[in-house]
Amino acid sequence: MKKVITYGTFDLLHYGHIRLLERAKALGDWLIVGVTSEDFDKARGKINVTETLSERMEAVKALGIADEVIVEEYEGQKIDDIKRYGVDIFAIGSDWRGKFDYLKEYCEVVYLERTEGISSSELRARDRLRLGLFGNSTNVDKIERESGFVNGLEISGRWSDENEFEKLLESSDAVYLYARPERHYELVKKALLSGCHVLCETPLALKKEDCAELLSLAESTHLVLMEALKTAFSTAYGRLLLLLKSGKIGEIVSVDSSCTSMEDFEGMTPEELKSRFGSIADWGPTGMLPVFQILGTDYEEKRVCSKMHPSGNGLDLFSRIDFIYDSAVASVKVGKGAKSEGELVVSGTKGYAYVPAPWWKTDFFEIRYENPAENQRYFYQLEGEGIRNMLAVFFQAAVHGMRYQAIDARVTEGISSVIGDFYEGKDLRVLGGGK
Ligand code: C2G
Repeated sequence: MKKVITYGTFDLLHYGHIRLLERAKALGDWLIVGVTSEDFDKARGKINVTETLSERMEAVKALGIADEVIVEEYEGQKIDDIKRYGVDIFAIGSDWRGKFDYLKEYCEVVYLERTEGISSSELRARDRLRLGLFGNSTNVDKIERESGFVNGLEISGRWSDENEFEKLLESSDAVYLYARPERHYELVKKALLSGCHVLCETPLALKKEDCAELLSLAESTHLVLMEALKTAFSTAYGRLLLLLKSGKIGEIVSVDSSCTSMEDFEGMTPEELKSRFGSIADWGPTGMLPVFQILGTDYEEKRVCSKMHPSGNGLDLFSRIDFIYDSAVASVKVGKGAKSEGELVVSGTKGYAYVPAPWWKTDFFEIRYENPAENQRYFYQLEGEGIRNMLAVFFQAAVHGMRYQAIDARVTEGISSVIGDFYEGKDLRVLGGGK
């Protein structure tokens, strides 16, 4: 019996795929089809896949052309499969010509002509989302750049003047918002009320109640409202949370995160200083994200210690936020006028998780134990600091109604209320004088 194998994502199955599978089957007596897993696709840079692995596998099975459908999960698996299944022919579309010649050592390699005029990318791009960008910052530049990797996501323009916000809303289906935190609530509300999906920089608002109101407004208007906290969308960070929840380091006793980036405030005029973000506004949400996602938001005590800029305009050069829970503690260090090691350490009763600097855009972490021989290292692909993945998730949610909550409402509300309190001077101790 002649065995043939082929691989693909088979997203939004179309006649190009079907013709390929028919011709592959005709090359032998038994056809094995490898369907790529979500992780494997992400690792090879395919972030726009619309359907889940099981949907894609079901669609391939339903055609009745394949005799066996398997999952392709890792780089190099093709060699393993060819040996394991005793494959005679490896078949693939001509867009891959030459790329799989290395398999000739194990079996015959056949490139089949690709069908012109149809592709999954084109089908996906039929669903468009016009994203208007609001704000003036390198964050906006990054969003603009990364949006180019998401099929169907079009930038409708870039604005930074609030007087032109209406214009932005008129020409967009969705808005990315970068503004001072105190402006978020109003702008998000305006956008939702004009029927736009919103991707808003964090914090969403400065009060728990305002966050809750915005989230419920989004729900009742069937719009997507997402907090643009890119770290929450990084694969390594997401996997770390899952490992911790599964008890890998025992009971968690502390979460310590630190995020700093120096900004030169010297020589700035009071006006310029006013337009700058302090440490808590800039880094607080990222720093608090793992604390609230791991320990929850029901802390019993909170204290913020800040070193302020001498100008007296409330800009914190450095802050430490401490939380005390019933059975754990947490500490978040943020700095724009002070430097520290940007690492994340989660300590547990059996071991600890260590994420090296800069932990908020990492592709790696380690689980460490008393006996170093038991340590485990984990590596994941990180594209565009997590922003690419965040935009893909936002797009899927807005266009296909896919529900994927990377950050739950309580975390969003928790972050907002800590920052709101800081602005009001609540639970705040100013170090070395100053205001
Ligand atoms: N295909 C085709 N004609 C099209 C579109 C796709 O013949 N118009 C073929 C591709 O060449 C491939 C198969 O259909 O052989 C599946 O295509 P995709 O789902 O796009 O998967 P791809 O990224 O090509 O995955 O490691 C190799 C991958 O697993 C192949």
